[in-house]
Amino acid sequence: MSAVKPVDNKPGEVTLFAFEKHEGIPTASGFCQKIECYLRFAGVEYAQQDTLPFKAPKKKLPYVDIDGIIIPDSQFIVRYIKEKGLADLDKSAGLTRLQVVEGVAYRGYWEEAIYPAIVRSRWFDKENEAVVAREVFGDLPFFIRIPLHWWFRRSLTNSLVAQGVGRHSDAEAEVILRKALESLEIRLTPTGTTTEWFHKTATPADIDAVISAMLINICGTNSNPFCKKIVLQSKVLCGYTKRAVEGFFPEFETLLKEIKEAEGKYGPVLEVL
Ligand SMILES: N[C@@H](CCC(=O)N[C@@H](CS)C(=O)NCC(=O)O)C(=O)O
Repeated sequence: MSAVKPVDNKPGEVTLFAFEKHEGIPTASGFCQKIECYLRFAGVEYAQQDTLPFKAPKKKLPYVDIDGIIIPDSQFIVRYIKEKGLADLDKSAGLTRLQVVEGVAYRGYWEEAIYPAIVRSRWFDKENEAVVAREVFGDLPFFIRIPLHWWFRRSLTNSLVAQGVGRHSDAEAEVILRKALESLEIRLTPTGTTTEWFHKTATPADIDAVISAMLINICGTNSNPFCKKIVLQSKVLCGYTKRAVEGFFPEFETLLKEIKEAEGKYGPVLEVL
């Protein structure tokens, strides 16, 4: 499938190839975060190896190595994890066929329409771009930082224009983002007072790995203040994010602190069990 060499894994071991993470802070990549959410929600152990997209088989991250097989693209990674019998969140959560296909549709909307709009808000706004560049490349020596920043900017700008969202105005992109977050808030509003997973199941399903990753990704950076403010002001969205972080990523201390600060400012989030 690819020219990337497998690592020396033991049977069943998963190596996740992803962007470098800074201690206690989520990755800057929503798709790398999605795979971490999937693996942690499912209780599958993994090791991370830092890399960059141009070394990846499809020139995008993440990709994984499972038993010497290299799988790029988060959709196919999840599929392979299921095929290998390592985990199946939808199955464990006991989803009906209708719930499974609703999850598929929601995943497509968030991954193909909304995530690009989030990335656009980071890279098409001068102030936000300075923040994201500092967060992602800040530790690197300037002779690596400058060309890497240039390469990322060019690659992302070209792909966002090709995708379509790069052709909208800032105001139009904000309409798209606000609508997505408001709709998600309605979809995640529980019947009671307790935060619930997307399908109101006892355990998270596939779509929860996607939605948790997107919300963690939005809140884990200061480079998309428009979206982050909407999430932190929403008891439902903030409660859902808190549940995923407290339960599965307790090392994201700064994010948890920001959620608690938001609770102090905007009122407590929904009860997290
Ligand atoms: N469809 C892919 C998308 C992965 C993706 O867009 N990865 C981004 C990081 S979040 C990337 O590597 N971008 C580098 C580039 O576009 O040059 C998946 O589901 O894994």
